[in-house]
Amino acid sequence: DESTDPSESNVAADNSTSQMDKTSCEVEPALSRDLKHIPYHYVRKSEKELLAHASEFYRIVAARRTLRFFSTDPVPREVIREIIRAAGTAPSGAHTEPWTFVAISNPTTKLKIRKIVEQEEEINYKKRMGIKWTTDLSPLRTNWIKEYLTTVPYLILVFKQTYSTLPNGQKKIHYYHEMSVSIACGILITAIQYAGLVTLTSTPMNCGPAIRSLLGRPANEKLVLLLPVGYPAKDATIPDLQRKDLSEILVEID
Ligand code: IYR
Repeated sequence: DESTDPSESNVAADNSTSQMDKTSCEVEPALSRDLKHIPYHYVRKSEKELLAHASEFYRIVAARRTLRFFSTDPVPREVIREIIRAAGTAPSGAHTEPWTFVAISNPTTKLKIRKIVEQEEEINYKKRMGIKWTTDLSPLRTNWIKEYLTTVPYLILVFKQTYSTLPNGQKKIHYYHEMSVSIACGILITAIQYAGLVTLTSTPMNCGPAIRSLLGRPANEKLVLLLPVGYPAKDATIPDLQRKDLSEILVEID
């Protein structure tokens, strides 16, 4: 399903015929043909302000940690909605906005998701992942029991729309849907942190189809991320990990 990435395939070669309407043989852009281009309003900051904002943002995101122990305290629905609104501002291939966010507060649905995830994860840990992977993970003390899936006030599930259907019935190609949704996920996680809540970046292996049908999502949508969102438990612990220094991740070419 990565065939919408022109850098990795010969899209240019086969695109001309695949998009043609069989009856009219006319190609229409998915966006309006007479899309207006309007002035961009921008207020420039001083260099001092730029650095102050960049440093402040670093301070905020550097405080983010993956949490595995959550409080049952409720979170206002409006906060979750604003966080998802932020994620939906991500750039996307040809402005296709190829994402669907499902926010779950219903306890029965959370329990059903927990059952699906724990059943698959037990097989993942015992069979699919293998000795190397489970050994590499062991310092993080994870396992297939995912209590947080039922303790958190909200689960946010991110689906990528691999394509969609235009009002005229034609298929709309979602270029770079993988990268577009990945960027939206980054903004989502950052928005959760900025709002003052915590989450756990989870991508449950082999659970996508079962969760998709549980939630009644269509076949063009694939589950990419499952985020429990809430407050940390009072006694929450985190692994004492350090991040790479800037000098280890940055190469400057002047
Ligand atoms: N998906 C499993 C296993 C897991 C894999 C990696 I890589 C992690 O960084 C953490 C967990 C789970 O959620 O337990």
